[in-house]
Amino acid sequence: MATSKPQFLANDAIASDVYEGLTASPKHLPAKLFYDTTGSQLFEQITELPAYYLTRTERSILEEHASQILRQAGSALTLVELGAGTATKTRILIEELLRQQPRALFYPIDVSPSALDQAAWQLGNEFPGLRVNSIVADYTGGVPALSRIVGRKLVLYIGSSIGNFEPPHAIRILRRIRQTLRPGDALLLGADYAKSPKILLPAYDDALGVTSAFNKNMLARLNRELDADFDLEAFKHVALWNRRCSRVEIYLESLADQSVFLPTLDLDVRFRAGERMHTENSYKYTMGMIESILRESGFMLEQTWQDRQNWFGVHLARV
Ligand code: AVJ
Repeated sequence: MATSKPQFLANDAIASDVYEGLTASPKHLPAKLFYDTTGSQLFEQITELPAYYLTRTERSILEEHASQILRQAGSALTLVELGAGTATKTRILIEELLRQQPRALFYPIDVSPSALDQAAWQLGNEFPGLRVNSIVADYTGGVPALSRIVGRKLVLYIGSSIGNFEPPHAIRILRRIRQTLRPGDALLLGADYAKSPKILLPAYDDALGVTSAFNKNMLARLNRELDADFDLEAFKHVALWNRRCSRVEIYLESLADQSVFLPTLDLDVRFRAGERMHTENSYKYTMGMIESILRESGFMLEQTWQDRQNWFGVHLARV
């Protein structure tokens, strides 16, 4: 049998993605590799940066409108959260939900068991009326188990996580989720709006260098897990606004001609000075883009809540 994909000895989960990305032209690495333990901690730090307006803006929208959002979603709700992580913003909705109904079920879904354990433990302690059933899964392929949940579901997809995916991929993800829902179920989608690069770029290239450290941790992770020898000082964090595609693009730019060896992949990679390796897209939506991805994935937009400056939107859509 002819096979084009090499087999790897170590850490197969990330090895084939890394091999594919580093041998491609132009080079790239997938954004999902950001989130090892160190990377998740760095992302938590990003969410507290003054320049990273996304988290606090979405939180303020949820705080101001939680009651209305939940009433609009329907009565006797079961909450599901895609990519829940530690579910910190979710507690705003949970707290309000438990004012509207005495008991609730919460299904956080995430690839990280440790983040889920933390969320389940904290929320279980804080809210006696809440039952937390964690699901360890990569929601991008759909979550078949969702179709077995009885009662009305509200699926939370907040934090602008959808922004990492190219719109056709975002539509496929939403469609797979939609297939596990029933009429009357709802989706709450949090997305960042397109705006001036004067506001966007500092959020992705902060003065404190936390985003740079977050980006370079991808290389540190390859050093740790694949025994690679990336020199973190020899790469520079770059953030660009691509207006045509309505996205912020993140790169690691090689500061010199250099080569890097990844013994576990039996791979020697050459970088030219100035060569950029793509690590992330962060799509910034217009209202038209939101309407279109929801429509194309089988949802109907019902209501939108946003902050005073129209920087961030929280959208309720119905099956
Ligand atoms: C977790 C995808 C919402 O795109 O704003 C933050 C990730 N990358 N700074 C985003 C991220 C660099 C973040 N999301």
